Amino acid sequence: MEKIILPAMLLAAAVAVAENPVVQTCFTTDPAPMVYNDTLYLYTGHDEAGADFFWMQEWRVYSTADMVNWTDHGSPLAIEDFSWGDDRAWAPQCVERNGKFYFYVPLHSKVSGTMAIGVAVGDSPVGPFKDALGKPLYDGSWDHIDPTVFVDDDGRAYIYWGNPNIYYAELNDDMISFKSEVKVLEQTEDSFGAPSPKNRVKGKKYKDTYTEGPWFYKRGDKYYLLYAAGGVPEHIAYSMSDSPMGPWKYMGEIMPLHDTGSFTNHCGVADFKGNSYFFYHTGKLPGGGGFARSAAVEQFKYNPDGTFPTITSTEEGVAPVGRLN
Ligand code: FUB
Repeated sequence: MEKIILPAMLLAAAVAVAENPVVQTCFTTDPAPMVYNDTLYLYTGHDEAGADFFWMQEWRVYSTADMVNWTDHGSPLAIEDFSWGDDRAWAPQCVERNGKFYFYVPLHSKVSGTMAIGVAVGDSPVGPFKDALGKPLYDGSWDHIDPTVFVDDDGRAYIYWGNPNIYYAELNDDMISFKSEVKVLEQTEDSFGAPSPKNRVKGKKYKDTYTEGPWFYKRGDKYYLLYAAGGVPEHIAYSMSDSPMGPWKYMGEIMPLHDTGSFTNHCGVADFKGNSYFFYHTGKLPGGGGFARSAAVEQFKYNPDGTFPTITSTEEGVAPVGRLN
């Protein structure tokens, strides 16, 4: 029988490639995508191998032009860049405004002894970044984690954060101070699946419960607030609104509980080169787990009415988009 020898390139193309987790050289948590100038940047935390809690020291940045080839930009921001912080480099988000890049992060504050929101600023999406204030943007409670910021079409910017309460405010144009009072959002069964934590009845089964990790953005004329829900283990759910500060309407689950190998989940969403992408994290990198999480991504299509389909994790991840130069 004639032996067919496949050229190596063809062979590689015939074998399914596991693109998830996105980064396979270290743990990368709490992924936050940002699209800027035809490139998708991914901001992450960094779980340390062998950790027994989220003792995290730095944030990392990766970029891609085609969703499968990633450039590692290292760690342009770390706990040591905040003189007032000492640990827990948790879920970040970076946004651009007028050519400046604002890197919002939660970290443990030496000032209050609890968690705080900090903001660093840089001239490029990959840094270097510098603490913009030399003090926390907002401090004083374990609630203060997971900031998410969105600059609206009219130039007004908003920030949400919190676990298990949701805090929100409008930011000034400088992006490093508040224009409005910081408020705690009153959660209801209608808006987030359950009342605010202080009003929840112990043992009562609610539709859902907001936990942490909000991701706030607008698409078309609808505002979205995605979040980790259900306590631990976490799934991802979302609410929608016609205006940036609510009222919100609970819309259901996006990523249900399934075997992700991690009891937390944390999402970020971006449209890039005509596709929609849902980032989250799993414990699926070899050696991974609840305190060793890694960013993963799935492509999805919004339903015609702007609602989300159900998304589950895959090993394959996403197909390339565009061509790598
Ligand atoms: O990564 C530390 C914390 O775990 C994040 O702030 C939460 O969203 C959860 O993913």
